[in-house]
Amino acid sequence: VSLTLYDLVGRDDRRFSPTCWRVKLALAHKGLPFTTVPTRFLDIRKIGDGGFKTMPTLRDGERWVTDSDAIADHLEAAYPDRSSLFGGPGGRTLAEFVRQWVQVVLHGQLARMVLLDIHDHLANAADQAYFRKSREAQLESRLEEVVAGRDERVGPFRASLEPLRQVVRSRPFLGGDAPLYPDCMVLGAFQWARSVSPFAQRLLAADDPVRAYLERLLDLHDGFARSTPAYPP
Ligand SMILES: N[C@@H](CCC(=O)N[C@@H](CS)C(=O)NCC(=O)O)C(=O)O
Repeated sequence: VSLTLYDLVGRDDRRFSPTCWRVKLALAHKGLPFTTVPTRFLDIRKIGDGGFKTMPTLRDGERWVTDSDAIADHLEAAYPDRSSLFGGPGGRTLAEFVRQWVQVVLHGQLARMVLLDIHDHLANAADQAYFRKSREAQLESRLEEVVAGRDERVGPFRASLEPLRQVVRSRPFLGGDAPLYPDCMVLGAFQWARSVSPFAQRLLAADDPVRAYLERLLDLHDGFARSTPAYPP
């Protein structure tokens, strides 16, 4: 097995991409050894034949797979003897529901709290300029305006986590006693904030069961996700 993951990187080796995190967690879940190639935004086009547009991208031997969920499907198909990421076809469909929920509810709200912190932690001025231009065009707003008033959005953010909270207050993981790919997606979203934003500390109340759940995920695989540069340092 020779697995290489191209992983977005900021300064001080900060690995902030939520979609890269879900794949790293999926690889760890399967117990597959892998190396990462820290990649800046402006270096994405230099990977492989130059046709890749987003991270994560995985090289598995001679095969290239891009897109986090395509990578998860590839890993499940190519390494069926390892721990399952989905727990069967029904689980694969439920994972799609969780993917949509993570995208809309978690990424949608977290972006409006941490986007400027991501910018500030990028590797160099060129990456920052690219990030600002592309995101401001997408959002039709200055990064500073995107995150303005973020304090007022913490309450609604916490409230929106109630479905997740109800599930993980009485069982360790979305997968039950052991995690599955949906847990990787949720932690990936929070790693986005944790890797670049001092505001990450403010996202959840100290006694929130979601916080305890995230701590359990950070503990997995000998503290694999916890060991990355983060806030608090
Ligand atoms: N659907 C893709 C989305 C990945 C994605 O959007 N990655 C972002 C960073 S988290 C990226 O690489 N963007 C490149 C760019 O903006 O130039 C996946 O899940 O892999």
